[in-house]
Parts: sequence; structure tokens; C-alpha cells
Amino acid sequence: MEGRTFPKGFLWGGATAANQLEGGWREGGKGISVEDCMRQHFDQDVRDYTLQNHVTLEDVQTALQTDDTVNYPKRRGVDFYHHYEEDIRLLAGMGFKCFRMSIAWTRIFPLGDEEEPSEEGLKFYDRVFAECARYGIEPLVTMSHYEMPVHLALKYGGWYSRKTVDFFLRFVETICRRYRGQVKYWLTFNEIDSMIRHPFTSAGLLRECFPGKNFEEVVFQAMHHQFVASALATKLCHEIIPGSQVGCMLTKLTYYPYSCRPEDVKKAQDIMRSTYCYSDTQVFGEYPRFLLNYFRKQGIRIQKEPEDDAVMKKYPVDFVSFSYYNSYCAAENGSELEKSAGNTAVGYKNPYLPESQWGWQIDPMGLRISLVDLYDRYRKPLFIVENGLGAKDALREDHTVEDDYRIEYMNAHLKAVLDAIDEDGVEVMGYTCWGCIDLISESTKQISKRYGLIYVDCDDYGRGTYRRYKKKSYDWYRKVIETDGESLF
Ligand code: BGP
Repeated sequence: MEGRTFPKGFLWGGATAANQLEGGWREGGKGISVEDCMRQHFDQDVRDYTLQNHVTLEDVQTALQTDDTVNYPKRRGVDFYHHYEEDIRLLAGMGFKCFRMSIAWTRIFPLGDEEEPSEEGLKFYDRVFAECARYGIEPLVTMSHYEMPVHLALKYGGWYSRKTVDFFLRFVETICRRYRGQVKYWLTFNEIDSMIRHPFTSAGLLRECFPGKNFEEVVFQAMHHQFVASALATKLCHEIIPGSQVGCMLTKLTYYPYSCRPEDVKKAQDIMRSTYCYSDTQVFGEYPRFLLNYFRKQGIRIQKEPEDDAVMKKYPVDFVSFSYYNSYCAAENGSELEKSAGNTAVGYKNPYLPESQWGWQIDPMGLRISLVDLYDRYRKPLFIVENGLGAKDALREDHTVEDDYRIEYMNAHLKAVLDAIDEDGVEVMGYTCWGCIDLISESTKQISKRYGLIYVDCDDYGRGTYRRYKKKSYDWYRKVIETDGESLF
């Protein structure tokens, strides 16, 4: 296997999201986002995502009355807002070709429904992109990564309202015009399917705001609005930035049948289809029949504007991006089986796989299988925009971190990617490891669940110097990028 390398032009890099990274939550005129209202529960089971993502209207109202950044860690992030020059320099030191980040909607339109954008917010990203350009790093920008203004959630009912499509498109047009010379690669909605699992952070939906309504129908209505918004954002982006490429982004939940019983195989297939159906819509420009069947059976009625179907058909995405961390098993009747953890989904344990400290099953072959499945399904270039290991790291007195477990995880996953490219013929544009620098966990809101190759000195209460230190994985990844993957072997 000596001498195998990734294709030329492969977009090596790392991934982040504004709400988990930036901090500066009340600076530069920034408004309050849905994630600013998500509390860290120090006493909860961090393996149970349903607890971590549960939020009520009362919780949000309580959050709005406080400036607390200890219990609301997304407000502090890792202070990229003040450290971006140093951080981008460090990323460039690994030879990054690409940096996935998101633009906080609330920095540009603090409430979401203003006519004019905030110049101060726009200037912040001018500076960030100028730093990227200085090192020849291509930004990959997510337009919406769980960051909608909370005002839109409370006043309009979030993405349930058709008005939110217009507010979002105003935001998209603003950022495309402003950054047309700096940003070529875009993603519309992070993990669009996640609205099913956490409707508040994905779409600003709180059950109590829709009394008397079927909440599942509310979620699918909001999803429809995101599909239309995604298509129109793709159109805008192509018009404003010739040559730009726009991708969808899905949570690649990979389920194996727990046994070869046909019922288990069917169960796994059903779950897989139910996770693909949202990216199917963005790639093929129409709802899959099985989703329409489901709507019919559940009595779910989606309100559409006359032009919606045509718009979705006309402006599909250019490429398909996804997150992949772990895999699960599916069984028709799993009552006797042990559950396996994940940040937004659960399944059954696979006896053949080890697991992370947070109970996520580690499965590099699952990434290769996912790449093949997605490529066979969509025939579009794929982009792995999240993959990595959340683990506890120990900063030694000499400021080093020996994170061999992370190196082992990433090494195995990258080899699987290369196998998918070389042997299975899959087209992969790039790989951005999740949380290239330590940041706040989406699900548990901990920073102690670290993903970075760069350590940030702060704890779960926000205490620390916020100094940055290179972990052992930093040099390892630099070598991988420098050799186009040859050093993996
Ligand atoms: C994905 C999200 C990211 C990120 C990642 C890791 O679902 O897109 O925002 O956080 O998962 O999950 P966690 O932070 O919960 O460990």
C-alpha cells in the first residue's frame, strides 16, 4: 500500500460553526441566536441526546433574561471572535487548503427581520476571510448552522413561517454579494435532517408555540420552507458568484441490520431511507415518493406556493456534503438489546466495534460504506465536512497533549476514504475534520469533549487562559496534508 495518495487539489482542512467557536456573543452588535439560549446541564447523562437537546419556551424566556455565559457555553465559544488571526495562522501551519466555518446570521441581521444588515458584523467576516486569503485557505461557508435569530423563532414561529424564507434569502444575498470575491464553496443548511431530532436549534420551533397543531406537520412545513430556501439560495449564489459551488449537508447516520433476519435488514433500510429523504429532495429537486406516502398516511399536509415544486427542481445542489462519526445497528425488535449513543440519534450496539468515551461506536469502514452508498445514490461529488473523535484531553505541564487516540481514529478513517476513492471509484472533493480547534460540543455543550488538533485552555465553566496549544495530532495532520495522505501508511 506504499505510495498511495489523495487526488491533487483535494480540499484538506477542518470544520467549525460560529455558535460553537466564536463567542463575542454581545459584541459588534450581534443579536441572540437560538443556540445562545441552550443551557449546559452539568448533571445530565451526556450520552442521552434527547435530554441535551430538550428545550421549552420557558427555558428560552429564562435564557433571554440573563447574560450568563457559564451555563450558556455557546455564548462564549472559544473566543475565536478575538483570536481569529492566531487561529487561522495555526490552521495554516497544518497546511490547510480549506476552512469550514459558518456565518452567524445574528451578526449580520441581529433580529433577522431588519431591512439593512449590520456593517460591523459584515466587517468581522471581511477580516476573517482576509486572513484565510493571506494563507491561501479556501473558506467553505455554511449559511445556516443552528444559528437563526431567536427573535424569528419567537415572533414568527421560526421556519414554520413563510416569511422566514424571505428573511433568510435577504441574509444569503447580503453575504453572497459581500464575500463574492472571497468565498467559492457554500453549504446551505447544516444537517438539514436534524430538524426532525432537534427542531428548535435547527428551525426555531418550540412545541408550545403551536397549540392545537400537529407538531410533526409543523416540522415538515418548516422543512419544506428550508428546501425552497436552499434551492433559492443556490440560485442566488450561482447568479452572484459565477463558478461558485453549493452543497447540501446531511447527518450521515449509518445503520447496519443487527442480524441477517430479513425484518432487521428491512428495519435498517427504512431508517437509512428516512435519513436520506431530505438530501434526496435537495439533490433530485423533488420529494421522494416514500416521504409523500408517509405524509399521506399521517395526514400531514404541506402548504406550498405554486412555484415551489418548479423552484426545487430547477436549483438542486452541486455537491453533497455530510458529517460522519459513528454507526449503529437497527433491529425490528430491540427491546433486549443494548443501546448505543450518538449526538442526535440512537441505535443498538454493534458487538464488533469499540466506542469513544461518549459511547459513540468507532467504525472507519462505516465511512467507506457511507461514501459508496451516497455516491451510488446521488452521483454527485461528495465532501466529508465533519469527522473526528470527541475525547478528554490532558494538557501536560509542558503544554503538550498526547492524543494518540485521535490520531488513530483519523488515520483509520482517512485510509477508509482513500479506499473509497481508489477502489470503489467514489468522487471526494475534500475532508474537513470536525472541530480542528477545540470548541463547544453541539449536543452536550461541553468543551471537555474535545475534537481539536489545537487545544484551547478553558474548562466546562469557561475558566482558563484561552491560550492555544498544538496537540500531537497537529503535527500528524500537517504531515498527512503535506504528503497528500502518503504518511497514513
Ligand atoms: C454535528 C454538528 C456539529 C458538531 C458535531 C459533533 O452533528 O453538525 O455542530 O457539534 O456533530 O457533535 P457534538 O458536538 O455533539 O459532539
